[in-house]
Amino acid sequence: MDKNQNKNRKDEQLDAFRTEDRNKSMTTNQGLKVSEDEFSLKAGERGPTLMEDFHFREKMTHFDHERIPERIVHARGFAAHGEFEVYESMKPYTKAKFLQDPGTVTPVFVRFSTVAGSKGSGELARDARGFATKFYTEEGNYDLVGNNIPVFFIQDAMKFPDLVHAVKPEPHNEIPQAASAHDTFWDFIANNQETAHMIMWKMSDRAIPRSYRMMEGFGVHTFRLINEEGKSHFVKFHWKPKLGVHSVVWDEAQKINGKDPDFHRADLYEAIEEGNFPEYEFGVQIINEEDEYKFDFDVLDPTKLWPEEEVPVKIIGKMTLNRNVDNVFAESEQVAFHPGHVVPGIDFTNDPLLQGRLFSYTDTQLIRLGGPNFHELPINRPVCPFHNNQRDGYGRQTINVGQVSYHKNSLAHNTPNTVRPEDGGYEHYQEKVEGRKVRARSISFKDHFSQASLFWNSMSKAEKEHIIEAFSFELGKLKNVEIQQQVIEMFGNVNLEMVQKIAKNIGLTPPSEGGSNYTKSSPALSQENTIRKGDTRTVALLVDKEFNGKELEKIVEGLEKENIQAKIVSESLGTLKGNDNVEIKVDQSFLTAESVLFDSVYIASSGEHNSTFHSKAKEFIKEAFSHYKPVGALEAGAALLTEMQIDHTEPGVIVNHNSGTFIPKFAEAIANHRFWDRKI
Ligand code: HDE
Repeated sequence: MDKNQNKNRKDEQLDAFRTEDRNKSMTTNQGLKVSEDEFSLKAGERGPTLMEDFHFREKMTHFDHERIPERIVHARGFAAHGEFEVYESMKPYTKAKFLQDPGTVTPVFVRFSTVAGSKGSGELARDARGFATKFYTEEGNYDLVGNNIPVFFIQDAMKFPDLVHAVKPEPHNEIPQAASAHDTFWDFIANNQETAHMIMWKMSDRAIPRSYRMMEGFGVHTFRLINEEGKSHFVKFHWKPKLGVHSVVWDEAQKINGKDPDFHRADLYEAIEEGNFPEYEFGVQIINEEDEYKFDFDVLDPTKLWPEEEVPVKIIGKMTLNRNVDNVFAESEQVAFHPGHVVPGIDFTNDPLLQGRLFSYTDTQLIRLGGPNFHELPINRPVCPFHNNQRDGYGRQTINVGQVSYHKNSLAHNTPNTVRPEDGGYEHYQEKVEGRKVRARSISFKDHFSQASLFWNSMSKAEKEHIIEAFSFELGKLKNVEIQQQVIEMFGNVNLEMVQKIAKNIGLTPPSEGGSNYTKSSPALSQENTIRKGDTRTVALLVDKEFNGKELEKIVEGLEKENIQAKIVSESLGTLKGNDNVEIKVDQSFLTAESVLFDSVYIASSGEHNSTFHSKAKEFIKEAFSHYKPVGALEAGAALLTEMQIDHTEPGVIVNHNSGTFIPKFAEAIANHRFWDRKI
């Protein structure tokens, strides 16, 4: 795909920093042409290397310094460039320039991530996902540093280091990597019960997304929008994927981590390379200042969401990711997000979690990126000019010309000058604040369980089963029975039936009393009610020597028309010849293709005459079937399903004798994603 097709202002700025080394002569960093790059300079062919070998020293020193500290959280991430376009003017609510006029396009850079694991960890960990967006607006960078879960574990930033210490691998043996199924994490949970709501999300399918392209994003905190008149509204931000919200199942997630730990980044990278640009609509929930106290939760509490049925999400724009990075280190690793990067018209609230984040993000960039000039790195530069009296520091790139680097001054006519709010200068919202200095939590933050129950009440039957399984898995990994018991008691406050089942699974005596009286539910929280599209989904076509070539060609063509990606999988690579002499190229063999890496499977051959294919195909189909995936076959493949005792009338099993009518049915099944009503 031609990368230049999607150039925007940010890309043009990045051009100044891009370097192409291909077809160039090799030089040292000082520009000296290099005549030999394989052998160090020695005193004699078999002699010692000489100190004077500046080329060797430069090459090795640079290499020795190639790594920077990984992010303490969100280390494992992947990013892409794109654009954000406004559908509907937000003028009544905010003066932010990039949200004023429908059609305004703003370049963006988005980094997705897991939270707990190290930089090289598997991407299918049960975890929240980071969803951080940098808008390069004309008024400066605006960062919306969100997650794919709308609430957080804790209510006060003071506890963040404790939370992260608890979830990271345990310090005495550094086990387990990228997993919360261990004693310290659950010990923290049981002793910090504000975590209840977020844990419900983390035990749900939301924590194992099928793709970064199929998950929502949330700003989590309540922010403020400020309009021209200086009026403030409370706001929560949402990203809604056009492909809907979809997940894998836990068994699959664990297997993908082994088979392809890069599954999510590869999915995003390839979708963009193929022109299947991921799209997310941007939504806002708005609450009038006067209504601050009208809800059964505190709008400043980051462990609470605003049910969409009570406060509708207004869709106001769309983001399209249309360009992969050129260099992961330079862009995705060096990008520095900060919830405090705001533009006029967007402001903070007193959410104590947000307040603490406003400190942490600059601090972390200082250690990670080695000094105060990280804003000069190409990926972090705003597209508008920036001027102030900050000077020097490690790695300074700007050459500030002139004598003056202080304010106020006469020598430069008191420039750079400050700008009045009416002319675009940032002014903090003049919220009236009064109080005693206390280390305390507001009483209005005390209800830790109602919305955890709201989430549970809103789940479908299958989603509830998955939550019970996830709890049982996580708690089942604990060594300490007392922690297990404490967690069971804690979540008894969410739903009694749920903990009774979990307790049974992990061999504890189920509690007989407790439970919740909270009966509200919010259908928007269930993935059952999401958008269903077959677009860009994958299907493995299992083919052996005996197959109907024309029919297979028709299937591939039909699926491709639906933008479903078909891959031919067989016993070995090469070309296969059908019964009708049609030749077909094999994309992957059973050695590299796994059912967990596909959304669905189609069986083109009965495999009767080839025992290797027969057993491998059966394994493949069995696994896909047990993960509730669509299984399709025409006549030959149907025989194999019958042999495997897979009932052709099971949900999502599409068996047909006519390729014409088969395609739409199979495509619909693929769009449906999974069939939970199957007898497994
Ligand atoms: Fe972060 N978080 N966080 N966080 N966070 C970081 O900043 C922190 C929180 C989020 O792709 C760090 O640059 C504190 C909530 C994302 O580069 C660090 C608290 C939400 C990313 C940090 C929180 C997030 C980070 C580590 C509690 C969702 C990755 C590296 C008060 C709204 C950004 C870095 C990227 C990264 C601190 C809680 C989202 C240490 C103190 C809530 C998506 O500064």
